Amino acid sequence: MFKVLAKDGNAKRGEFTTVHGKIQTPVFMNVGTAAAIKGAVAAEDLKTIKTQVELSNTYHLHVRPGDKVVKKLGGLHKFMNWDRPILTDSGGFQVFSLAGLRKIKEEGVYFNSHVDGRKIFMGPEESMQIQSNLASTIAMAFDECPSSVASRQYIENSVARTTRWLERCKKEMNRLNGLEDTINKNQLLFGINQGGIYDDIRVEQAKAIADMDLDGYAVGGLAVGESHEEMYRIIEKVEPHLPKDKPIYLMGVGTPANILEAVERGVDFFDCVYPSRNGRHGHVYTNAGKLNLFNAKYETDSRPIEEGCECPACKYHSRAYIRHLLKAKEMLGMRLCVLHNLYFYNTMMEEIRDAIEAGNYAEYKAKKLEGFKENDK
Ligand code: PRF
Ligand code: ZN
Repeated sequence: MFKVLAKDGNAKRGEFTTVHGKIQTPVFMNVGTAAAIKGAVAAEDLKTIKTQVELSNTYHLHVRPGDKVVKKLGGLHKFMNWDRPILTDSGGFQVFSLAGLRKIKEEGVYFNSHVDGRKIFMGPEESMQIQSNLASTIAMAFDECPSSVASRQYIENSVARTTRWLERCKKEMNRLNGLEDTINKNQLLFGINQGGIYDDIRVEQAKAIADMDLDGYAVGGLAVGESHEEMYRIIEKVEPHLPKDKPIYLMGVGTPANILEAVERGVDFFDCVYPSRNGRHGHVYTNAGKLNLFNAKYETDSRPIEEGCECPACKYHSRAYIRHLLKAKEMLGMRLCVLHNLYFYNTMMEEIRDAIEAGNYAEYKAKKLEGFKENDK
């Protein structure tokens, strides 16, 4: 259940209630693709860095260790020892971006595993069954995320199929939630809006899925090569047609600036690999923009990454020490950068929620964006 607690323009401060606890929105979900946040971050670390929701992938966990193995061990929450909400992405996006040769049919997608090349079939029913075995809090519908260079004709056909797949997902999820041996009988389902950069296709599909009474609505197929302006325009076009009492999730987005812009346009949920991926490469976020700790100027810099930051990296260590760890390829270097970056994102979301409640979101956003410019020039 989603409760809007406050609004500031189109920006919403909300609370999403699940069987694994309440999610305060806007929220940034921390990506742990294969049931682990890359960079040697354990579930117990996530509580220290203010993570509310962990995100894992159906495709990866199906291929290895196998969703049946995870089910035997009591589901993803027990497996990784994380008791707060988990969202699983459906596999659709990963099949299209990772798997080798693939064939898309009405029934689903035939593809080869990126681990051992074996043939796998995944359709809406299989995706729901896998996500039910994983027992995540929120399951995502099985969709196709078409390439940003796909033709209008291709997108039209693909979106129509994604909508038909959504109906099958809903039916299968209802069936699975009613089975005796299902671990999470309250598993929630979010539908996904697609349509490339075509406003009319997007709006038509948004209207069609808005009536399906899903637990939340994602905007997919963005941040795949289009400009930021196109992405913001699509959100503005689609948002008015999605149910007002359900959260909106912008999939795979993005930079801190992208998030600030999207919140202003009504988005409630986000996820992105940037903070963990950049952290592993020594790129760290601050209120004055992104720093590259490999830069020679940090060799003798005894300051923390960000003055006043309460994360486990900044509380105890200097830029110089973390730079040394990165250069020496010590795993701790990556780990500290990832912890800092996720803490930075999670803290920014907290500030966003406070600003919406205080009714000064526009002012907060402008100030934040101005600060980022210092190092991102
Ligand atoms: N669909 C799914 N997962 C996704 C996307 C999508 O379109 C995106 C697009 N940015 C990221 N993750 N299922
Ligand atoms: Zn920090």
